Amino acid sequence: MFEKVLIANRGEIALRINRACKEMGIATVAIHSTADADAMHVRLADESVCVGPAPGAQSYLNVPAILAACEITGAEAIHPGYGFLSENAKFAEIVGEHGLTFIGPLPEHIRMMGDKITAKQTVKALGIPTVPGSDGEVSDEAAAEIAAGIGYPVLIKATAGGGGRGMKVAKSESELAFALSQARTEAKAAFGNDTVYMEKYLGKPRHIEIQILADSHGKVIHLGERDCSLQRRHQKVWEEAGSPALNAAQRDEIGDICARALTKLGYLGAGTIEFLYEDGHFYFIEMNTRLQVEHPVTEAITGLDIVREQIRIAAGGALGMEQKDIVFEGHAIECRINAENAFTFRPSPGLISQFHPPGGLGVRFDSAIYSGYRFPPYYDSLAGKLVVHAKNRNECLLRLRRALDELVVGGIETTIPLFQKLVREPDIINGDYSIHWLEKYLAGLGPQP
Ligand code: MV4
Repeated sequence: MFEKVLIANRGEIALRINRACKEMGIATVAIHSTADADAMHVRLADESVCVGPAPGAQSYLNVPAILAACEITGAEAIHPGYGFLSENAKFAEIVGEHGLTFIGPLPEHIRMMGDKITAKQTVKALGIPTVPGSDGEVSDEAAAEIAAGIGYPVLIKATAGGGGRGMKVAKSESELAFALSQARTEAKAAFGNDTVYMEKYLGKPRHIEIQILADSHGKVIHLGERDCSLQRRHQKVWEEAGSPALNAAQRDEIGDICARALTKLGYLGAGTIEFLYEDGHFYFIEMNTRLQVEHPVTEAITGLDIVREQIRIAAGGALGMEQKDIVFEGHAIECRINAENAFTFRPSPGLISQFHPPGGLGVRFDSAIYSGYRFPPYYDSLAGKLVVHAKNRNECLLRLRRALDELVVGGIETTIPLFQKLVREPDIINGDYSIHWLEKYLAGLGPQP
């Protein structure tokens, strides 16, 4: 096992990784920007190294400084967390070339899943169901014939995309040329690549993703699904495990398909296969080759420590459990508490004057904030993740209401008031929502006082 790990991240996920390391007897190195000198992730790690000024591009993405921090401290492995360098294939490669271990998938798999056309063709060949569409890149000349074959409405997507950028719907052939050129322009501006592909547009799907763990001994297991349909502008707001839309047989079926596919691929580490789910069918959209923000809901219902497994796998260890050992118990919900206005989502950095985390049975609050902390304006606005677990979904909702009432974050605006409303909404209580529910709901609320 590693003796020392460098955590190439900040905020709540740096604390999460630090906790797993400490419990495994591994020493930790934090990196931080000049703006984060007082951050909790720096205080909790054994050592810390300043890697640059406040902007992420000059600190948490500063590869030479991060490699130098490993050399100075003697860290043998790097955990990238999520965001920043976590899905940068070149970084994973460079880490290996420096005799260090990247705690994550192989560079070739990160690269493969970063290109959406390659990802889709690869997983399709491995037996994962995909959205009907163009088999690969679409040229302007071939587009109309392909669309006619798929049937309208169709969706144009950027191969370098993700997060919804460069995505355009065409409801009929008359809209196709404009959708194509808009998608290409957006993709070129955002990713420097205007390659696009085409899919059947699904009107009212849910977003359901499968968590996978794969070791270097050929063992691959799935940890069931998370329903992440409640999103705003492609930012997840509320996630649950299991999905209100799935039963145990459906979970086992799609989970086994994913685990078998990644076995054939020779995948390593933690990964998430994202699907749209509509009318009882799963359609692959993307694969994430990183630890995800919402991993704690899976931990809650499986009792597993996903970060610990990532570290064990990276050190060459074998998964300690078989698929049959994975038992799903109860229901879990995560609310992302952001430092933003609850209804306009305008960022609200500043001094946190009061902080009281919720507690009690089945309540977990992953956060790096503290009373007197100045929440910085430079990074994402996630201030904490409230994760609630109970023996069924109804009790989970009751516990979530109770935990939200206990949570106090003063001095800045947060998204807590939004969740106070959501836990009382009939559609939410009934689990009756698609990927469009939240934006429609927010639009229906109108301007807020
Ligand atoms: C789709 C879709 C409908 N049909 N693909 C959005 C980002 C991304 N990674 C995939 N996305 C979508 N792909 C087809 N064929 C609708 C979306 C989508 C979406 C997906 C998941 C969660 C929220 C979403 C919000 C709007 C659109």
